[in-house]
Amino acid sequence: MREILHIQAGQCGNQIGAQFWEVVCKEHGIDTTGQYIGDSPMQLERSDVYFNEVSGGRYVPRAVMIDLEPGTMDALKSSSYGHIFRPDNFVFAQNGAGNNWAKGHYTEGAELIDPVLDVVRKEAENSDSLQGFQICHSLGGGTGSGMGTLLISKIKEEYPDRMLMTFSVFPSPKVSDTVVEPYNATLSVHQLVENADECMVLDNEALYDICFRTLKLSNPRWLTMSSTFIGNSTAIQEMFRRVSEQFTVMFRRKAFLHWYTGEGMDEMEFTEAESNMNDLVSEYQQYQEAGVEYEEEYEEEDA
Ligand SMILES: Nc1nc2c(ncn2[C@@H]2O[C@H](COP(=O)(O)OP(=O)(O)OP(=O)(O)O)[C@@H](O)[C@H]2O)c(=O)[nH]1
Ligand SMILES: [Mg+2]
Repeated sequence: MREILHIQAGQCGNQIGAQFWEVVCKEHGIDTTGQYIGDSPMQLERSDVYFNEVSGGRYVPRAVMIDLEPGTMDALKSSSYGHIFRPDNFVFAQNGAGNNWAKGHYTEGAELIDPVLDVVRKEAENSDSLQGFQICHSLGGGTGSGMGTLLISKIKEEYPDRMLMTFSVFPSPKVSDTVVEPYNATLSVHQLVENADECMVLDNEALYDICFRTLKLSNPRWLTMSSTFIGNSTAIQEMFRRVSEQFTVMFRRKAFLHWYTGEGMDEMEFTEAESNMNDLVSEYQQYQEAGVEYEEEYEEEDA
């Protein structure tokens, strides 16, 4: 068996995660109570990658749900597939991180990290041959972003030989008007580059444009945006560049920095995150240029 342990953190992570589980359950023929009601034995093949089979033939998602406020969890629990999850795997606090990465990573989130790791450890120990972890979160807020990346670093430390993959939603001012999102996203990228093996990037600006231009939805809702996906190429540097420019405009004036230093963060961490993001952009730029050169050479040889 090659189990995957799924973690969803913060509002966005939990909303995307809820969609994910609904689709996975339907693919495997599992109903809202965890019973198999499908019509083909193939549906149960490899069901152990994402589900634990418990007594009574029930299938329970190998999922851990986290938030620093109870609202998103309550919504998930009362949704149609809400009862399928293991109740002990909901770990939450009361106050939220208020779009502050420092609160998620260093203060509020750090206080909740041990109970989260206990649940993660329990699921990992319950597995036969865990292949790795997948984490759903946004990078623009405080919880999924700050606490999500704290959790990623702790998991990397405790399970260095397991794969760690993230589904990370990048912020766009077209979708959200919280000004500090570029700070939160840049501080997160700094962490992801260090600790994640693979990141599936979901860009809210691209999702919004797809919904608006292609699907002609004038006011895209989360649900439609969460079910829209994009591919990966060196064009991704445009997105990193966009976030990095938004970061620099604010950081140059030290705007809103006191929100972060007030939680004990050092300005140095911002400077490092900024240069790390710029390195990432240059790296993709290099690959892009290398690709063009190769094609030109190829054409010359051909001629
Ligand atoms: N695609 C998509 N983006 C979302 C969704 N929910 C929130 N976002 C984006 O996520 C960012 C805000 O992060 P949240 O996930 O709400 O924040 P959080 O992790 O709960 O952290 P705090 O509320 O600050 O404690 C913004 O960029 C939003 O546009 C969603 O369901 N789908
Ligand atoms: Mg929230």
